Amino acid sequence: MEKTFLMVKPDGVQRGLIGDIVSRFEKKGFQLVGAKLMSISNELAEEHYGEHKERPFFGELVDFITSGPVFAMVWQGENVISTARGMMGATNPKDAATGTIRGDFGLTVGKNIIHGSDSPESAVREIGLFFKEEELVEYSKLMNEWIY
Ligand code: DAT
Ligand code: MG
Repeated sequence: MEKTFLMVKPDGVQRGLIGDIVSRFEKKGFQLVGAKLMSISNELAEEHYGEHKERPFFGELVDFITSGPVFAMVWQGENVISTARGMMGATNPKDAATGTIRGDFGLTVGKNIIHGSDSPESAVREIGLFFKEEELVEYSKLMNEWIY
């Protein structure tokens, strides 16, 4: 089953949005297989956002993501990578549709509440960066019979 890496960023944690965000993915029918509240080191932040190294906002991005705890998660389900991206909304909350996480909760691109892997390759890479294999839990959920 497809897996993705999702993370409530420091602004979402501080604003008390963890529960609402987790709830949206649960209600959609996805299955949580890993989660932890953690701090991100500068090293991990630079690695995670490596693709943006040359962008003018890179320093700001690293400072922001290391500015407080994040809630890192791995979710599983059919098409979870692209469906979760859709549920997050556009990168800039001003362009994100109402009903999406960024559309409902955010105002500015620098504090856009949630991260989600954008492809199967980045999902594998990011899950590996944030979670050890033994931190992911394989279990069957009875609810799945009513979803699939
Ligand atoms: P996404 O998080 O939707 O995958 P991205 O990978 O292009 O977006 O960028 C990573 C993060 O960098 C994004 O969530 C917020 C920040 N960011 C992107 N574009 C920005 C910009 N023009 N100014 C400031 N921060 C930006
Ligand atoms: Mg991205």
